Amino acid sequence: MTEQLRAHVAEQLENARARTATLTGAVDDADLTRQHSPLMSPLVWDLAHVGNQEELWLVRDVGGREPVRRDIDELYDAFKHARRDRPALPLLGPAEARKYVATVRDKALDVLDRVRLDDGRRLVAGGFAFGMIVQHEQQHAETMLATHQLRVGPPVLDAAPPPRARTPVAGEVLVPGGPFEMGTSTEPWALDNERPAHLVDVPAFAIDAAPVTNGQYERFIADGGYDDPRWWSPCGWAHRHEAGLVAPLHWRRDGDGWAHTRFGRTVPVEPDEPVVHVCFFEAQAYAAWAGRRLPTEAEWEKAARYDPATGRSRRFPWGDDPPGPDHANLGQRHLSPAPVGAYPDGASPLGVHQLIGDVWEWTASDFRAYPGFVAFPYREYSEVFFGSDYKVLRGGSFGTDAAACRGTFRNWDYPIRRQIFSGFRCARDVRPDELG
Ligand code: AVJ
Ligand code: FE
Repeated sequence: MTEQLRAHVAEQLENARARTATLTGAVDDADLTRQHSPLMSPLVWDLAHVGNQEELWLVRDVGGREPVRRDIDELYDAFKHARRDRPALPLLGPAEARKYVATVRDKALDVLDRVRLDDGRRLVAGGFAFGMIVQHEQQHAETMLATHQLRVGPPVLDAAPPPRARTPVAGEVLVPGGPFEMGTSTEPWALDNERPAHLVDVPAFAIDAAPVTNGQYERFIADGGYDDPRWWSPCGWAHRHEAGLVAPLHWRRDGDGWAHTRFGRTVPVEPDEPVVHVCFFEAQAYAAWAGRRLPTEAEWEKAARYDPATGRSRRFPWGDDPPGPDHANLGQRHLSPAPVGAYPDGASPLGVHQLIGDVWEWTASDFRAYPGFVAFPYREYSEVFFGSDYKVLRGGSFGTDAAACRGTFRNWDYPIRRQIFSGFRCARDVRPDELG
């Protein structure tokens, strides 16, 4: 097992680096060091930050090696400087940053050759650190993709269009009430906030069979949804006015309809694609307008993982196999969500589609610790974010790599954020007699 695992980790590290190289190699040095939005770091900060985390965890901590550049730790500590302040820092330039991450990678691969990753059954702490660093680099690749989406200028990224719809998907799915296992104690690369597995009793509910589409969302706009306080929470209504929200981020009027910019290209808004770049408050308002609500995090995970035939929780909606190209729109293979019905092979046993990939889905839940949570390996990954400031998003987007996505994976952000690839689906309570 150990040698196979070593090869797997090396391949995953290489995949992550190839993605980083594409996202940082597609633009010139001026674009790499520029700030494209106060919400985002300059791309060159993400690049060296990825290397610095790899140095801290793999080279110094697991490998016990001497620091490569102790002098830059402070610059690339995400807690020391807010994103908006990062362009003013004396950051490594593009060439220096590339050299730095390459030096760190050589040393990390040398450490990988020499350390024990598992005890024959389970990962040991050093083995887990490699998976954590793979996921960290892939998470920053998604962040860098969001930066590209905010960048103004001629398009530099290319990808095949997403697959077309292959099956009709409409309406909602009833999920029976009862306990299910939420979270995991066995998924080897699951991060601390996904642990431990625990039973949660979820009453029966109904959930949309697919994410809310642009076409559905346009009806909310056309019906005056942005101007009707009935649909918005008090915080949401205040934010809607303060920020001047009238449509999803990147949308503009185009005749009678809408167009949006995608990675530098202006294209029509496709009615059957999941809506993306909406904040939690917009999702919540749409749901209220539709006479529904957002699912809780437990409901989302039950819809995604619960197998009514066995009572077991699966790793993914389609089963325990890792995501393949027919299961889900992940990994920046396509640079947009796919139309609803494009991934019938990825549906859950109850017939819920596109839970994984396409768009992150806002849930109604605050980001909180599961019972029995233990911070690992550092409090700053999850624990410092627990509380009522952040809402949980689930399922990953077209920008998320499979290495950083599973049925248990939890993402979180402020309810006003919409530069991320965020959409949603709705849910509702059901009466006992509806289940028959
Ligand atoms: C899990 C996406 C909220 O980007 O803030 C990256 C991931 N943590 N570096 C983030 C993360 C440290 C994190 N999210
Ligand atoms: Fe980070």
